[in-house]
Amino acid sequence: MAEHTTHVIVVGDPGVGKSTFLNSLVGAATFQSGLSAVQGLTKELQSVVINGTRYSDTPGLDDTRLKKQAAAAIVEAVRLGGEVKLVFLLKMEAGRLCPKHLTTIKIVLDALQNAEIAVDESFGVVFNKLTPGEKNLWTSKMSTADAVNLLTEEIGLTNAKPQLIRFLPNEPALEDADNGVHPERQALVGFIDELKCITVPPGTTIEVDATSIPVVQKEIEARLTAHRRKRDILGEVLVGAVGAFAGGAAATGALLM
Ligand SMILES: Nc1nc2c(ncn2[C@@H]2O[C@H](COP(=O)(O)OP(=O)(O)O)[C@@H](O)[C@H]2O)c(=O)[nH]1
Ligand SMILES: [Mg+2]
Repeated sequence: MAEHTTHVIVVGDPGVGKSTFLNSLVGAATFQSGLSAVQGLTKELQSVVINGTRYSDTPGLDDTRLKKQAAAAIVEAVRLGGEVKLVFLLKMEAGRLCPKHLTTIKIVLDALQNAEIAVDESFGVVFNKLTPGEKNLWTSKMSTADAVNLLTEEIGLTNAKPQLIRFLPNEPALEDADNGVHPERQALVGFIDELKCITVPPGTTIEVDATSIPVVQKEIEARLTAHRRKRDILGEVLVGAVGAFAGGAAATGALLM
């Protein structure tokens, strides 16, 4: 039955590597990926079914004039429904969480929860194209549980938390590539296999209001600034601050690579 179809939905801003990620999952150049000077190559929803699994490539809600279109693409992907494996793909900025990316995560998860879809701990977050220093900061200098809690806290999520979080290094082989496939393809397939599903009845309509994006982003920016200021005042290194702000509660099932 259609509603039992596994449906991998990847959300993220242009250029973070969504299409490459999806091509790596399916093992073929199905989603157009590569360099784009002006805007992402994926302007609208691209959704395909391969071997009984649906894969949807959706733009992030970045601050360009395309955000209405991006919102519509995400709404459309959710409307297709299924046993949804939801993945947010994002980059870092000098090791820091970027408000623009966190805004997309918050808006999409809030919209699902507002539509009575239980998100719980059933989504994944993949940081892509990390520098060695960024990867080291987030994997060696803090525990997975702390990274998950910090992310959850800074996004401002309630009743939702990433199940899996991954930190992928920048892959020189993919630099400027067109329709490249990730050298760690099997690890990405394993990540998706392990990800729990969110049950979304086909026809579910979520409300993603493009005009709320700047408001949500301002809230997230304010929270990040306040946390950083607090850390500076305390004179703590990041690793110490993580425990203080995130409560240090254990996150089950989260993995690093
Ligand atoms: N250096 C590097 N480039 C990557 C990586 N992942 C994707 N890319 C490249 O980034 C560009 C944009 O990727 P694409 O998948 O089209 O991004 P999308 O806009 O999010 O779909 C392409 O040239 C990819 O080859 C990575 O891990 N490292
Ligand atoms: Mg793309």
